[in-house]
Amino acid sequence: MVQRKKIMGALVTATVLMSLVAGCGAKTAEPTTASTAPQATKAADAPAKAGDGKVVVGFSQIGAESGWRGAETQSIQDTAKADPTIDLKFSDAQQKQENQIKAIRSFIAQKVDVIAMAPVVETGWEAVLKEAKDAKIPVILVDRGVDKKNEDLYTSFIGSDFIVEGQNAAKAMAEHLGDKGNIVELEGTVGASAATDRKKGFDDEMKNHPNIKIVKSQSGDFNRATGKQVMEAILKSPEGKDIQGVYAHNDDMALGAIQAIEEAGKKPGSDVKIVSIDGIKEAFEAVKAGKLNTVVECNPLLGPQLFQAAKDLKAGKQLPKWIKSNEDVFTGQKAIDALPNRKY
Ligand code: GZL
Repeated sequence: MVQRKKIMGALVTATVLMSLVAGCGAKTAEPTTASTAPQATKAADAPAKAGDGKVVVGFSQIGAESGWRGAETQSIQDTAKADPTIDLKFSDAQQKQENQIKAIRSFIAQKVDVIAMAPVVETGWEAVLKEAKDAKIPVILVDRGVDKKNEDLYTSFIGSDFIVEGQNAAKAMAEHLGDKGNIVELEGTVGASAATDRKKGFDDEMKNHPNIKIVKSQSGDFNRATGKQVMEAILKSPEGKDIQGVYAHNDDMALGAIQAIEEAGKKPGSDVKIVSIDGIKEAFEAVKAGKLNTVVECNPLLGPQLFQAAKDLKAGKQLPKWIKSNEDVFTGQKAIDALPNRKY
């Protein structure tokens, strides 16, 4: 009889131990994709693992519209993977604001420690940011901002000064044009803070260069194919007959425009000077090839700063309202010299 009791006791202990191990194993950060089927979203709404000491961060990414965006996603995922104290729940919105809002609601339902997001546009966030505030979950904005009137609904913005980037682009363009000529502006996604402020900074600086005219300004939505299509159409239009420069809000649109200019029988980088923003490797290679003139850097490697900020918040520390990226401007030989060390 005693023997049977001992065997039963051992079996019960083993069963309990097995369930604990399985529970721990389940703690790996399963990426949620809020834009997946509802049942997946329901599963993703399960509360985040409480009490395991990890910092649970829900990140709503815009999508994959540019090389820069891909580099940012890589930085965030690699940093989380390398840090055992971080549990990242990643959602790709495929460029749709409604998917970002769904993802944020899912993170709130999961009771994550911190919500982070790259808002595709500046407006339309008030309701969901209020829900996060009511749920006492801090929000960190990454690489793009929201309407100033919602400033009290997020804790910190990690990203660049787009107005300065626009100003630097304008100074470089004026230099390349000898302070006179007609230019085309390829704008980023309509309503995105990066596009609005890069345009503002550029236009502000251009007030100091009255002999440079922006003859056409149109959105290429921050992606290469659209940038090329827009540039092709402009080159065929009356305004496109006499263009000396192109200012692109990001490298992907600049690289699309370069293709369009070459197909129109002109030499990008000499007949038409090109200035763009981001600093992806392909843009540096285009400078080396003499097809692009100045790259204004915008740092996408924000993973380390994001997760340090999340840990600081969980530890009860205060964050600055704006954690600003340090960036440089690369023209000619300086870009060529920097190329071997570029990380994205
Ligand atoms: C800038 C970021 C912009 C990049 C583009 O912080 O929001 O979005 O400049 C990207 O390449 O699409």
